[in-house]
Amino acid sequence: MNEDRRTVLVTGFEPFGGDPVNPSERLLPLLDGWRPAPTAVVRSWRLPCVFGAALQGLDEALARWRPEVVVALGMAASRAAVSVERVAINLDDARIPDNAGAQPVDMPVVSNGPAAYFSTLPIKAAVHAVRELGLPAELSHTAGTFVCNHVFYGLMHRLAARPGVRAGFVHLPCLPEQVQLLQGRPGLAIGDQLLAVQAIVRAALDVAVDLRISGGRVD
Ligand code: PCA
Repeated sequence: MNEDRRTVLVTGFEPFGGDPVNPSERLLPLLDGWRPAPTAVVRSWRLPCVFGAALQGLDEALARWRPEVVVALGMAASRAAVSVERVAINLDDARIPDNAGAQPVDMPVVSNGPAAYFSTLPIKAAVHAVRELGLPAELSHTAGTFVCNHVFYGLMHRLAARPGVRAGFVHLPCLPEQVQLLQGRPGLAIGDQLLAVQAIVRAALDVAVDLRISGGRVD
C-alpha cells in the first residue's frame, strides 16, 4: 500500500448568490497537500454552485482521488457556528437560482432514491473537537435544500455502495469581511475556519466510534 493511500477529499464551492467570496473555496488551497497524519493526505476540489454539474465535479474528484474520507464544505450565511450536518435529504428546492440560472423546485436529487442519508462522519466528535479549540461549532439537522444539500445527498448516494468510505458535509459561517451577509453576526476568520476543518478531518480519521452525547434539540 503506498504511503499516501489514505486520501481525504475536501470539496468547496465557488461563490454564489451574487457574493464574491465563499469561505469554503478560500480554504481549498490552504488544505490541499496537508498531511493530517503521516500516512494521510488531503486533496481539495472546487465544485460549481450548479445543480447537476456539482455532482459531475464530485464524480471526477472521487474517480481521481479514490478517497477514504470525504468532507464536503459549503457556506451558510445564516450560521454563526461551524455546522456539522447530520442528514442529507432527497430534495432540490432552490430559494435562489444557481450559478447557471436553474432554480429547481420540489425535485428529487435522485429519482426513486431514499428520502435521506445520514452523515457517516463522527459528527459529535467533530463538533466536540472544534469546540475544544474554543471555536463555535454545532450539530445541524438540515443542510438546506440548495446545492449544498444536493451535493451532500449525491455524495452519500454514491458512497452507499462503498461502505468503507466515511463522508459528510460541513456548513461554514461567513468570513468577517462578508459584512453585507453577516447582519450583526461576528463571522469567523479564515484561519479559524481552517483550524476547525482540520480538527474535523482529524476526527474523521481518528475516531472509530462517535461520542455518545446528545445532539438533540427542540428548535
Ligand atoms: N452554500 C450553498 C451552496 C454553495 C454554498 O457554499 C448551500 O448552502 O446550499
